[in-house]
Amino acid sequence: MAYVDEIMEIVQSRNQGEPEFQQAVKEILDSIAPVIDRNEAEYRDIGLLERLVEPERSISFRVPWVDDQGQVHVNRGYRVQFNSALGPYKGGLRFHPSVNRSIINFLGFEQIFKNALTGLSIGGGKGGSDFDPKGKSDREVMAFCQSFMAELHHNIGAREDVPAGDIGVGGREIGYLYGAYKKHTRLFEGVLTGKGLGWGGSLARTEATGYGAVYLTEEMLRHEGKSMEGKRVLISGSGNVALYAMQKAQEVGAKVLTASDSNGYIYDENGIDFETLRILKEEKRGRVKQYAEEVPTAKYVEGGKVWEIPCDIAMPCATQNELDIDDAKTLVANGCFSLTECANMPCTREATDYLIDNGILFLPGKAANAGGVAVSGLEMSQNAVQLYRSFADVDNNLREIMVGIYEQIDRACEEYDCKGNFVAGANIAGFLRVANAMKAQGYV
Ligand code: NDP
Ligand code: 2IT
Repeated sequence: MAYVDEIMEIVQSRNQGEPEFQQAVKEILDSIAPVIDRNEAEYRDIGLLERLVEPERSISFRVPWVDDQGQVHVNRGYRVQFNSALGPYKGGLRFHPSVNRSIINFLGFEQIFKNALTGLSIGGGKGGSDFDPKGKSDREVMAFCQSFMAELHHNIGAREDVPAGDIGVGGREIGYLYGAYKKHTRLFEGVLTGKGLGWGGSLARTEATGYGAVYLTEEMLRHEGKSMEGKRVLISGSGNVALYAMQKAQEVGAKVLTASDSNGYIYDENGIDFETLRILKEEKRGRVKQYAEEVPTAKYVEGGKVWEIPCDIAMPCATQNELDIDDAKTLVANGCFSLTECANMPCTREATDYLIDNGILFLPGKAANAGGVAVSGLEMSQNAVQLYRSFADVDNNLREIMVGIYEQIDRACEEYDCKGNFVAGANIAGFLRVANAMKAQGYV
């Protein structure tokens, strides 16, 4: 049996009931099969894949907290420290009711290869909880964050494991988590990224994921003799990634027609107004439905998906598996020519294969959204030397990193005979960096 198939069997039997984790592993193993073929004896000899698919450490813990009525609630917290071959574990925390071990394992596994692509010294990890910050008061969110950190602080540190935000974890949550970490450890150190600008945060971290996704898209299109200018873009989601992908897409001259949340989407053929949406989401913590109430040219569609609107470029920015095979067929039928995964694994495997087979220029999440963690890495380095870089400096560095990612994935495609398949290119390039480090560091 092929080595990658043996490993997939192990993953399936050891991680039953974890469909997202299995999906993420299968995609990587399928992509790297040509690399394994060339080096099978050596990789088998050092148990490389067996070690790669097993987290170095994984914890889950009870998180009790008290709501504003005095009622006690118990959520479950997670942190998976997947791989430290390249540096301290690094990856976000997700607070969403759908969080479970499968989601955290899938995100942690993806993070290893994404972080490798940035070229920085960061390993892969992820964490979170099934806590839902939506509709909670600031005090309730603080109570939850303090309880979460009362346990997590034992397991993290600026040179050990550095969490950040993800779905449901933004500036407010990072602030409460940081305060709690400091209270327990007495250390003011770069243990979390995405911190406030006055207390250790980096300029451009808020914008980094969305901006980076646009930089990578522009770089890919440039090689095709194209650009985003004048193109109709669909964005899903209306959170951190969606907002700043929208802002940068508009800056390079694209027209962004949509945004969404889990209740429905907004569509405006004249383009969504970034500042109105930003204020609604970041300052008022509102819903996209309210945007349509404020902006008369916008239409709100309850329940629908943005992918039904004809476009040139699609940018899913919400969550995993939000774009399925039917959506992929609709996009192709409507003339879409390019898709950038800004969220983590937003396209199902079937949708991804269909889009690539139909000649869509497809940028996978682990390359396209790596700008967020890249600027987190830059925040860590600023904290380490207690110096702050300007917005322009960090933003330029982000752009260089995204261009570097394009070069790496394009080169991997060339070398492994999968020209134009950037899913394979990203998986191979990320894998090679991690595999070489694991080989050098012995059986650990
Ligand atoms: P936010 O919490 O800021 O926003 C998430 C958005 O996605 C919201 O509009 C939310 O709608 C929507 N959404 C979330 N879950 C679902 C769901 N199950 N069904 C439908 N809509 C949903 O998160 P981010 O913008 O930070 O993250 C978005 C994606 O980008 C995630 O996949 C994340 O892992 C990824 N990512 C984030 C990075 C970052 O720096 N923040 C870096 C790299 C990747 P609603 O309000 O209704 O829940
Ligand atoms: O998925 C991701 O890369 C993130 N949520 C950002 C992680 C980070 O450490 O900045």
